[in-house]
Amino acid sequence: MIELYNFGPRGKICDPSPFCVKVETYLRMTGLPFETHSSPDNLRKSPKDKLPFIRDDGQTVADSSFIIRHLEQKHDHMLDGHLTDTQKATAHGLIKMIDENLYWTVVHARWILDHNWVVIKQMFFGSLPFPLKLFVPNMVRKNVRRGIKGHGIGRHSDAEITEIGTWDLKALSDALGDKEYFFGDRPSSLDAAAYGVLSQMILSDTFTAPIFDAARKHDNLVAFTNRICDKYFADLA
Ligand SMILES: N[C@@H](CCC(=O)N[C@@H](CS)C(=O)NCC(=O)O)C(=O)O
Repeated sequence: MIELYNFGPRGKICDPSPFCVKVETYLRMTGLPFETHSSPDNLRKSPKDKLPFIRDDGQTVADSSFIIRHLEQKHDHMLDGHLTDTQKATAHGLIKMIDENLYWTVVHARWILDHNWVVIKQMFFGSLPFPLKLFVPNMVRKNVRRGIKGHGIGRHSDAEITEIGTWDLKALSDALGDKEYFFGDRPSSLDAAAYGVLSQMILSDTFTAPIFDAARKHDNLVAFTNRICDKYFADLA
């Protein structure tokens, strides 16, 4: 049985991390049996200090891309086997855009925009004992800010970061068009990755940000996100 280590569900979204959602969506799409172990403490057990990671027959695999590659190889390319090489190349490019660019606009919206920081501070650190709650939240936020700057996107203004995200959303919307999934009527790991980030932007009303409003303006992305949620996560609704 595959064991998935994640943070854990919040309402109908199976995780606040797009990467954990990506892997769980992939698993649900394949129908492979798995169980989840949900806790922020999993970070301390993770070989890469990030979530998700899996344990599969005694093997630990960390990072959503390595996890999906591992499972695709082990199970005869269950989800992506029907793609042509050109479609695989397109999927690779779009997944990198989601993971390495669009994702950071979500981090920025949640952690840097002050009105969302108030929410996240309470959500993640509200139960910390005194005096930890006085300095830990700001220390973590400082690290996130450093990470966003290190990535590069954090050097732009709030408005420019939103603009960068809208370019990615338009690309995703155009690539999806009026299809059920990105490559027609069968899901692939690109759909899992897209749902990972779009679920955070479209389904959650915990945080508000111009980039989330921009995502909701693409009717096909909204319909896609709701479709995946209804089909694969009905138990969380
Ligand atoms: N490249 C990794 C990224 C994973 C990642 O960034 N996870 C974040 C949550 S979205 C995390 O664990 N952050 C905790 C931390 O940095 O302390 C993947 O694809 O799995």
